[in-house]
Amino acid sequence: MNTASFESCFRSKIPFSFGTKEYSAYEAMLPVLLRRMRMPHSIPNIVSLGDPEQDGDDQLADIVLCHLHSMGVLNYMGSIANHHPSDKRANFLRTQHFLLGTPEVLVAAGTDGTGGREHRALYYHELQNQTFDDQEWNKNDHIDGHRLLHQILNNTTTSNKVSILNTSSFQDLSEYFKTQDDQTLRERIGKVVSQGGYKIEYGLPQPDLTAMNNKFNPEAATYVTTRLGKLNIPSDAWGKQVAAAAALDRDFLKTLPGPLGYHIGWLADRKDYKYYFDALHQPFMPHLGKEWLLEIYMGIPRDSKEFQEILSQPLPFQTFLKAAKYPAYDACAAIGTLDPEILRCLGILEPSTGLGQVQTHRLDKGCTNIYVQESRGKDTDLKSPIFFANLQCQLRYFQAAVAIFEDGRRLQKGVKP
Ligand SMILES: [Ca+2]
Repeated sequence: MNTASFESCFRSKIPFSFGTKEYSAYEAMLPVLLRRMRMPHSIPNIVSLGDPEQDGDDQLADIVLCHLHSMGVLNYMGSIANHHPSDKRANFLRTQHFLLGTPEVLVAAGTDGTGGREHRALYYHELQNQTFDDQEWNKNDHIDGHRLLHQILNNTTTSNKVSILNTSSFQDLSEYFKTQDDQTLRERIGKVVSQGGYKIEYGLPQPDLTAMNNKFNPEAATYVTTRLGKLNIPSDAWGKQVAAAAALDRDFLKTLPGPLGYHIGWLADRKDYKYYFDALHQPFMPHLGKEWLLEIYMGIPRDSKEFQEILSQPLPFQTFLKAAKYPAYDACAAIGTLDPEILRCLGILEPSTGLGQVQTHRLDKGCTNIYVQESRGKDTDLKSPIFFANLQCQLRYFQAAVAIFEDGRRLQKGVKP
């Protein structure tokens, strides 16, 4: 495809009207996309690992990647669902890819994510809609996650590396890494982006075990983080505070039509009730109590007077829901897989920095301890290079895009695609 056809194809897919600020945000990516068409192997390859439905926004992360894939911004090669029952989570992903018109994005079922430690029933918000299990697009068996990683990474040319997005347990990556020599990993992996966190010990990154995705299988998180550090493969951890600083207003849930939009809203209400109830009655981890709810979900800075006031009063669910934000943890990390040049065009990254250039970022925009970390470096107090307002806008635009997919609209009307 020549640059003129690419541009007209790209413009035709922008899911907003010409002249709107949303349209302009997409348009801003064009110079980079057109420039990179002149270079070989210039579309970034992405593979993701997530646990859709266990929490709310692995689904959003997957939507962001499918959308950018269909726009030609990246090449979304595959997606691995882990955590028991990973086959049902994979069916969910295949359904989503079908509805988004990107069935070519391969889906695999991964490990249980906890090394066999976790045995629990599904939560009341989790995989409750399984009507899609027996649909035509879910008839074939899945390949397993290890095989998909092998198929994607071991068949990639060294000049066209793959970026990996991890928004759940590190177990699948750990098992795959253990079967590969240093040279293969170094030559095939461009970077690893995870939702979670690092701490720096003796100048080397170690997983922050208060981050859920590290805690599911701490040995696996430690193995992957240490090996990436030793091999000097770039890796960025997007912390929960980034999602809190760029949290979406819950109103966006009401503006997402189509079956996927409806499902995201349905899931959010139930999941938020669980988080609210658990935080007040039985915190999943000691630090996930009422303070966490106020800071991360309601966006109230810990050092404010309001924080202390609300903390000392009863918090009814309706009051919580009215003030609650939607921190899109995994979707923020998904945007972090984009190359710095695109992030700069979108106004998310400062013009003069790249995530690969700055080492550890301690971000300070009204919240404390906000980190985006890059594995090679020391724990320094650099100013944030991330513009949260723009990250938030972009998340909204990419999520809103779900509404325009024709297959989704047809399905909603009950017409067989
Ligand atoms: Ca997740």
